[in-house]
Amino acid sequence: MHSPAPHVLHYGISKPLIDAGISQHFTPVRIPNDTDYSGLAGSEAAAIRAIAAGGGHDPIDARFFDRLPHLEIVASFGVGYDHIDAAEAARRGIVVTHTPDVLTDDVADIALALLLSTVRRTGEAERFLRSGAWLADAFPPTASLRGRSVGILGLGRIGKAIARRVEAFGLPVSYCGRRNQPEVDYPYYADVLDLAGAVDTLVIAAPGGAATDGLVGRAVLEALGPNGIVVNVGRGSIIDEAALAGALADGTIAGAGLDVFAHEPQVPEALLACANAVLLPHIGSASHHTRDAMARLVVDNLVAWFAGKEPLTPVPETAGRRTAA
Ligand code: 8YV
Repeated sequence: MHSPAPHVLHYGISKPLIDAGISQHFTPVRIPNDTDYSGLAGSEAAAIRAIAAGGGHDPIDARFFDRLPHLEIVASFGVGYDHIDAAEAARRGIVVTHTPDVLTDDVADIALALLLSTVRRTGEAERFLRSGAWLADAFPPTASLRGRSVGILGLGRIGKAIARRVEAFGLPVSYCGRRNQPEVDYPYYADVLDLAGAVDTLVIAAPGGAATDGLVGRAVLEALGPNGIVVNVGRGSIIDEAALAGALADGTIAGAGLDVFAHEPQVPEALLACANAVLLPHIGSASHHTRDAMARLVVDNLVAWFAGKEPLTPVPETAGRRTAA
């Protein structure tokens, strides 16, 4: 007699490829989309050995872990995991995995799309054409990428992919992050305020969480100056959104291109009111190619774990954890 396939809770936004992978390899447990984990109890909760977190940013923390006494691994869809208490998971011997690398290029592409559309106003220009306004007049000239200097906040995998693209556009790159990376040629600034004072274009590709919360506020925006452009593909929490909306409205900076917001899918009215803001509904990784690769990596992490192997892409806090019994 062999034991049943491990019970895996598919939590958060359902992904067909994750559903299919879990059904193929494991015993799936699903809680309805409109409920949270508080309904999980008793033998069902006790059977769960893994969570496949299919996206969304609802917290996965100590209160959740308390309900699942036999939880071994949380496999999360997405590279950012600020909604998961990885330190608490590590304390309890629970592994957390995420989906780095597979989404790097698509997210970097969207950063450049935002940069171009903010500076050259391509969205507005397209709306101008569709409205018929071109028949009466030409669309007015815009600002340019030429002569710009780009600072990247967060020079991880995605930040580096953005830097390579910015270099290909012929613009100088500098950066700010948790640490100086001597192997990288770009100038390093330990403080984002100093970086903002040295550049006119700030591209944010840093992770969310306490260390970056509200890092880009009024002072940083003033340091960027009236030609300043801010692009954010990291986390909305990094920007003080009220300060940004104020700076866009009063000309403290020239424009912003945002793919992420502090309280998604809510976007502050004050930002919606800014014609000089290009606003996208968090689509950085949202191509079929990349989303499928992310979903496969969620399942592959679980398969590796329950085969007694190392998880493929653990987060640093839980790297080196034991493998499944
Ligand atoms: C995902 C992301 O859309 O990877 C990330 O950190 O923000 C996006 O790629 C998101 O995590 C899915 O909820």
